[in-house]
Amino acid sequence: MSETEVPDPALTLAPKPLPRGPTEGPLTTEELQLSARNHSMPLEALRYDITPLGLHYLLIHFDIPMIDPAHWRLSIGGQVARPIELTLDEIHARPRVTMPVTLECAGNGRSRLFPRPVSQPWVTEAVGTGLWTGTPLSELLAEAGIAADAVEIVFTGADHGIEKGHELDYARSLSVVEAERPEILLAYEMNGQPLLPQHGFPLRLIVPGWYGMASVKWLTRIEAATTPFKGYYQATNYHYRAGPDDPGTPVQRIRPRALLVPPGYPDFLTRRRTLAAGPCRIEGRAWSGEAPIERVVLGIDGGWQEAVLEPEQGPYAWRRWTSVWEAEPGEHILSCRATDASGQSQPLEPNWNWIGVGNNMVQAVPVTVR
Ligand SMILES: Nc1nc2c(c(=O)[nH]1)N[C@H]1C(S)=C(S)[C@@H](COP(=O)(O)O)O[C@H]1N2
Ligand SMILES: [Mo]
Repeated sequence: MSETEVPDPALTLAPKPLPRGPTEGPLTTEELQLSARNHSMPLEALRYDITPLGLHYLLIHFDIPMIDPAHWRLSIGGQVARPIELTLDEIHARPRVTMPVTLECAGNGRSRLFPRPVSQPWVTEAVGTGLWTGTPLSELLAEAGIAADAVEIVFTGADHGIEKGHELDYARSLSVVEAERPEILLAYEMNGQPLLPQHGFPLRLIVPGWYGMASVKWLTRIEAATTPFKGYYQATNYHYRAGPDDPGTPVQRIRPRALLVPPGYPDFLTRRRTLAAGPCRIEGRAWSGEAPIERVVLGIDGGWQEAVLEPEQGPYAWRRWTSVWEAEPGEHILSCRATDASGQSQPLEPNWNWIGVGNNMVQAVPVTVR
């Protein structure tokens, strides 16, 4: 630049080149933009059995499609004996099932990894439990008659965009065996109301027990296929990979996790907690998509005490737990750790991988007791 040239303020605000792969650097403009679009669930909302509308986390890769329900159709085709096309009214008239299901984003915990994969920078609260109403997918698949040589069912949403140079509609598949599981819903209501636009209006898939990416929103097409689906969000993204050249293994079911409601009251900027000394009832929720929750322990400065589990709300929803902590004046770190019936416990160290998925390391909440 010569001395007479005036710098363009727009240019000084322009984002710097993005790091290629995980970074040790400060948060980027792009991560800030994503975290403003896709919010997590405030931890105090762990108090509710069913997360109130608006407090459930959101993950939207592209734009929220605006869909006119009068013109929208769901098609079921590909390798089937009888292709089906349904209006929203026809779907509402089918058998109706309501169940609580905890959804969690596979990227939850990503920003607690070091170096940090650059994507949606979740901390620990990309989770929520909806009361979902819809019609079972398995009955519709049976009516369509899946071909004997079909291996997968592909679900496509109405949203479209580009990720890492791949231009695509958001789409995911399930093996025919998984897709025929009776708990999988084509959901049109959340907490007794029509789906909000951001949660997939007018119809979405709910795959209980799986990380959120499987529950395709704004569903338009269901297709049976005789070869494994190679779409970006199936074959490339959502894999546990050690590095850029490792094909890795697919991300599927939710790993166990417990979270606690931070006690006391927060400092606005740092969120650091303050509370009074004495007995303090700590409460939280625990869930796993692999097997039922069997045990939760409350961590206090590295020691552990048994928490009391309340009755289950259902096989696919989080479970409330409580534990009384005798809070003594000073600085403390609270945490909690879930174990499920398959014997899996949360790790104390980060579960590092190339794209930062499935990091279920234990939560750490610093508190000051007065
Ligand atoms: N069509 C479509 N479906 C989608 C997504 C998307 O971007 N487009 N995001 C997925 C991911 S990664 C998650 S975690 C969940 C989030 O669902 P929610 O926003 O209703 O909480 O939706 C899944 N379904
Ligand atoms: Mo996600």
